[in-house]
Amino acid sequence: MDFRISPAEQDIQTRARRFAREHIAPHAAQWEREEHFPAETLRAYAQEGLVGLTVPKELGGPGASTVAYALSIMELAQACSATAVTVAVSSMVAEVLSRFATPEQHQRFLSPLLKGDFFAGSFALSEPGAGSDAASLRTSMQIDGDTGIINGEKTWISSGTHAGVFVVWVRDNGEGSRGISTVLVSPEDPGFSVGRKEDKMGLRASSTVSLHFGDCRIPVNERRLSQQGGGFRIAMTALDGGRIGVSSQAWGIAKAAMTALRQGLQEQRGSLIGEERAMIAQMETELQAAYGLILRAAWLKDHKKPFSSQAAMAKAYATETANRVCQQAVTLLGEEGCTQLYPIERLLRDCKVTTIYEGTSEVQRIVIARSLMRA
Ligand code: COS
Repeated sequence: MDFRISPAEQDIQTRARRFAREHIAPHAAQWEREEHFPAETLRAYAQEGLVGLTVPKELGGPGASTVAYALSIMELAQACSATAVTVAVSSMVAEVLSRFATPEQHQRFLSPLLKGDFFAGSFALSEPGAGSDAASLRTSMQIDGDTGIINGEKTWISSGTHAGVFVVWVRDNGEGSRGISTVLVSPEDPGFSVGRKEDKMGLRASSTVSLHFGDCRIPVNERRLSQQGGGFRIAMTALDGGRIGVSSQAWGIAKAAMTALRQGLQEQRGSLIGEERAMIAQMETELQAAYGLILRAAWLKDHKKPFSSQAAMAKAYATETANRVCQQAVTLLGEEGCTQLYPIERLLRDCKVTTIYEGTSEVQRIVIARSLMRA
């Protein structure tokens, strides 16, 4: 592996950093207090050509590498982790569309997502009874001529209040993982509605909702993304890439905590006692190890090599490291660390869910162990 970041990747990193520092970081605390979904800022970020970074140029995307994408999410997450997850999910949706959609679907759904005409895209897989065991999902689709009729409920859907396109997994071909198809749903489709907004411990400037499909009718031939029964593979493939995004988000949160910790310690007392030195050294070492795992997974994906297991390692390690780093940063700052004097209490609340969504740490370990046993 070449550890150098290319000039093109550096350029993306610099642009994301500049945007994040100028337009996002100054507002992050207020957005979270007011649970404000920063729609117009997300539009401006897309207009900079930074959403859907890995979508090839011939499809209207920036054609950047996954490494560049990971670096950009790290920058965003240092400024506002809620914005980072919204962009990461939209970018995952954009990549799914770029890989599996038809030219007509590109025009209708991908192009507006890349240009910021849609504020976001949503990935609708999880259900009240189907989280880690995604293959047990129950949302159904019946076919009536050219119409697909969807019934069911999705839960924990990021950006559902603002998305212009929903990638939805439905059961239309019997039981098990081979009974699942992927379709595209527009918020205007009859029978589609957005339900309860979750009242979350963190990431409060992102929207997380349930979706209801009550005889939701879609023109099925125009909206199929997979062959009948071919949807589960699309979900797994997308999540492999998505996990690089979540790892990068967690890394950015931890990096922001380290930055705030250093400033806080300098303001408080200027020096560390022995045990504190050991703690901070270990935190930084783990952060750098996580960085290596994330970029390695991204590099493998860019080089079209198997990366599922590496992405799972990066996700489990980076998200758990971020939680440890934020916890310990609060500990090192003492009671002040628990107040809004520093952003670390927010970062601690924001990072918990990164060990859960897009596959819990336990799921990542299943993926890693299965890959090991196959080797
Ligand atoms: N890429 C492509 N295809 C994959 C794949 C991957 N990474 N992983 C599995 N598949 C395919 C398998 O090859 C298999 O295909 P065939 O039916 O053609 O044989 C099919 O998918 C089923 O695979 P498997 O039997 O391994 O599926 P499981 O139901 O055992 O899945 C886990 C197990 C836990 C890995 C899966 O359910 C999972 O990732 N769950 C977490 C879901 C998640 O992240 N949810 C969060 C949603 S967003 S917040």
